[in-house]
Amino acid sequence: MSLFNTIDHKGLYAITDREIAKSSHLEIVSAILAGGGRLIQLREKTLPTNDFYQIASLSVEIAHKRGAYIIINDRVDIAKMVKADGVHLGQDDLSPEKARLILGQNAIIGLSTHSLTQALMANKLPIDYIAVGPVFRTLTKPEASKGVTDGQIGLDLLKEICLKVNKPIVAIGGITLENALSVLEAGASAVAVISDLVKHSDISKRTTAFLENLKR
Ligand code: TZP
Ligand code: MG
Repeated sequence: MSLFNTIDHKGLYAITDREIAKSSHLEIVSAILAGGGRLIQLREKTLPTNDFYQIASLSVEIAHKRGAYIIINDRVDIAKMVKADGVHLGQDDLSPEKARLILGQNAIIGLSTHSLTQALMANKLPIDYIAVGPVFRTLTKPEASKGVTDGQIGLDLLKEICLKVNKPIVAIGGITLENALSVLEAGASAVAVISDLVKHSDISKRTTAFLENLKR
């Protein structure tokens, strides 16, 4: 079984975003944990490295106290230093093979893909899950839609990808409380959500609402 399937994520993979949330990573992480979320990705694109390192380190500390998991976006170095549970890589980041060498066999490594071709290639890599998106159009990362027919993968192609790969699929992009269950029903193991979690004034309540909606 994939390492990803051994963790108790309950179908929800929450991702932090300071700009959309208008609050800090630590506030977002604490709220998600309080709401029952157990798998959290820290996504930070602009902070100075040392600031992000400190935040990541504290996030791992508070998450691990609750039996929750922290995945670091992009930064294999920071994931290693703070003993995070894993790293999430994009197509242009350090290769999964190199990340695996650095982080070891027990790290959870995920890779973003945007097509069936990329997902099939990812299926052969030493990774634990394949992220597929944008499943629906999203304002959070408009550039993710470039090169994707109609600007979104859609549920039919997501279903096809889930059938053709044997690693867990994390669906991302435009996922809301209302459409989240349909994404799991298409075969995804988890939904990765930014805006519909963190834009809410009560992130903790929204997290709990997602977890309730994802129960199958
Ligand atoms: N990768 C593909 S779509 C996306 C990323 C990071 C943004 C997801 O954000 P939201 O707000 O849940 O649509
Ligand atoms: Mg990246």
